[in-house]
Amino acid sequence: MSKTVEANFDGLVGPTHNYAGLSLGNIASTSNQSAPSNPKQAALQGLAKMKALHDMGLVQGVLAPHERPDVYTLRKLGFNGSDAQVLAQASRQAPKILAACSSASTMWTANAATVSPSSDTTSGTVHFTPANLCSKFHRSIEHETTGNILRAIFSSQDHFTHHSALPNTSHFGDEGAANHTRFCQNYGDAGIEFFVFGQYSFDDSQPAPKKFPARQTMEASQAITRNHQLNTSRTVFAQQNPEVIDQGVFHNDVIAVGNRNVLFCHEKAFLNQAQVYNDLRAAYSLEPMNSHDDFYIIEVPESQIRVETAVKSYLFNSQLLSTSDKDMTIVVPSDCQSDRQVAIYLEELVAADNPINDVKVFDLRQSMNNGGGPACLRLRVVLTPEELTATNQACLMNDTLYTTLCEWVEKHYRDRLTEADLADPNLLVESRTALDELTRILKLGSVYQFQQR
Ligand code: SUG
Repeated sequence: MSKTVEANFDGLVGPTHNYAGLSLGNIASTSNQSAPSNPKQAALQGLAKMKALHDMGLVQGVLAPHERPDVYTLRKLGFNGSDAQVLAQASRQAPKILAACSSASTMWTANAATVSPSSDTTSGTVHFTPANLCSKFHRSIEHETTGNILRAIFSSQDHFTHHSALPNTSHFGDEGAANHTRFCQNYGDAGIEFFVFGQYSFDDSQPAPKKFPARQTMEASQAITRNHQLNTSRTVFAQQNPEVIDQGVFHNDVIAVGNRNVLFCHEKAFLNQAQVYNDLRAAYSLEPMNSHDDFYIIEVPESQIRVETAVKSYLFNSQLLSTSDKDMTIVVPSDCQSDRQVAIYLEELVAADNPINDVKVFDLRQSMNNGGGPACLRLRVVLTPEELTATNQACLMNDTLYTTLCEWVEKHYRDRLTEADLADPNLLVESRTALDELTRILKLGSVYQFQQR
């Protein structure tokens, strides 16, 4: 690659993928509670998307799942004895806690971290902050291993700077890149970093949702901009519309997506939406090569697609992928095709005068049942050619890695899992065996606790 590129690092679905109804405010998660899952199919659906993006000529990476059930957390919570005894006690006394400690939620890597490309940071290095995800217990136990995995992939200190997660309290609730977008003309330019938050945590007088939690705080987003050494004039903040959080828009990436010079969003995405657009246009045109007119805001009105339909179809949880300097493809879940209105809208979108001129559809039903669409499954990392060379090459998708990972899934994953299975000590053994092999495939070293004993 001779140019700076945007790489997508997708989360490989872990062997314990299940539906436990753990995420209040995420309607798919609560409505599919206790349905049986198919971890094998989930992992293969995710891999098919990764392979397709690689085949489109894009740089596609793989982020490893975490060790689950997390017996270390269960031990901290007072369950003891052998690993099998810990699982048995937790399942008897607190099955919901066992389910939380068994979630394969690390697959949604849009929440793994916030990433700022080197062209935006004073240090000239790429900055990573794993998200503390403290709004949901099952996700709050992710950030340490996420940090280990990111360090194992982006290890060069000359190119990459890794931060710890923010303090693990609701005041600094941070959900990573799901609430972070970047605008630029070319990926290598100094970009506009756009931070969207759900509420203020030190000012009760500000608007906030009433029914469902706001998972990202303004104070967390601001702390990230300081740690990542971002230029304040190229940073824009916006508050999510609290009304839509209460309708199931638990992250900004459920109602808006951006890429380069395009913001695609619903008309109800933000508070003071007109001001947000002005701020973005003003910041975008600071770059001498950019002009106001190059910045496309594609706003979808409620009269055309209702928020409820957007949440159900995940139209905005799409990936906007640059296929050339001018053209973009929108990657949507198959649910967008099954909804007639959304399918018609997509036809109009690609025919209209804007950079989006193709649609690619993926069946991600296993992940979608837990509220995870195409955009949830990927972490974007903009890399210069030197940074890409310094990245762990074993984690980059190619034909061989795809075949190896599909065989690995076929060998180690079950095709049916219910909550009752989470107490099965064999599931833990199977999971560890699979991950141990995976760390060798992806050349990660010992990133898991069971490998460090
Ligand atoms: O954090 N679901 C995830 C979905 C994350 C989607 N990510 C983005 N929109 N970027 C969540 O709510 C459900 C797990 C369960 O219920 O079993 C869950 O964690």
